[in-house]
Amino acid sequence: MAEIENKILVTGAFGQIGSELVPALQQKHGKDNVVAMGHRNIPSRFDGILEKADPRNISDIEKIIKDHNILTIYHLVSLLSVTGEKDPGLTWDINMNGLINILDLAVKYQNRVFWPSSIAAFGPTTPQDNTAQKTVLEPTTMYGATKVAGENLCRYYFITYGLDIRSIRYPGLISWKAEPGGGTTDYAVAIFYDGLRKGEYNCFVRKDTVLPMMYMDDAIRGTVELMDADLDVAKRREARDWDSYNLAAISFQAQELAEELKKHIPNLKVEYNPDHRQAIADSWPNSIDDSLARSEWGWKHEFDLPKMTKVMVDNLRKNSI
Ligand code: AKB
Repeated sequence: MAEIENKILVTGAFGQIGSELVPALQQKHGKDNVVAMGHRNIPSRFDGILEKADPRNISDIEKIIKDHNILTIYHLVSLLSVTGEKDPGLTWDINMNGLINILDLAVKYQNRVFWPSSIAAFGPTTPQDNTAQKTVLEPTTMYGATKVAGENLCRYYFITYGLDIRSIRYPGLISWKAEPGGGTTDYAVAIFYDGLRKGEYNCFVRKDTVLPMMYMDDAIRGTVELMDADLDVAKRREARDWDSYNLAAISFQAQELAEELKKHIPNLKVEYNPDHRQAIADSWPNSIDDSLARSEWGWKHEFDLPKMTKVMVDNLRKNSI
């Protein structure tokens, strides 16, 4: 019997994660099987199936699922922590109403779903070192509030409707393909751009700020591996339990990243002038315990600080940013 094609819809296809996940999925499943959905900022040179829609509009999404016979949905649309504080109402609207539409449609059309959570689900009352999978979730940003609420919604749909929904709590993601935009951990991306363009960087967090981070290639591989994993979903459902997986790779102080970067840009000057984003950084963990992801589906990161820094610099130089 011919295998049913895994037709995939990616919302937020041109955001930080989507712009790297879409090409990876196109390569794995073929361009004809991946529908990239964007709302704004759609690159003119995108090569693939494109749909323009807003996830808050359920009838548009339903039409896309039906038209393309979608089996799997990666629902990536989200405003991040810094942008989220500029308009909390809009952040709730986009992050939550988009998600609930996707979940309802996924129940109706029996889709599998991936949805990203974040270290932003943690807050100042969470133990900050080697933060456990199951722990206190009392975030102080609207973005974090939507991540906790989103995790609870996903658990509800998993237990109540049997939806196969999988999720990762991403740390700060570092990539050379998309310029930083709207996140607190984005200092660790901006330092590369400014360092290479101007030879200097004005860092918006203190030099001793430690946050969990990950190179984007690891994040994309982890995401695809989680969706491919043969998880014991039935056992979890029986236990009425569901987790967005903690995922860890590297944790470093801002000044450690600057020192590593100076090996490639010896004259780099970095100043530290913490602003309102420091409070957000301080509310998040220093490091994450991801043993559940490691034991349940074999998660393993590949990029450490020196390897990530070298790949970032080499690629940004090659693309003469
Ligand atoms: C942000 O800084 O807002 C994001 C995140 C940690 O989810 N990168």
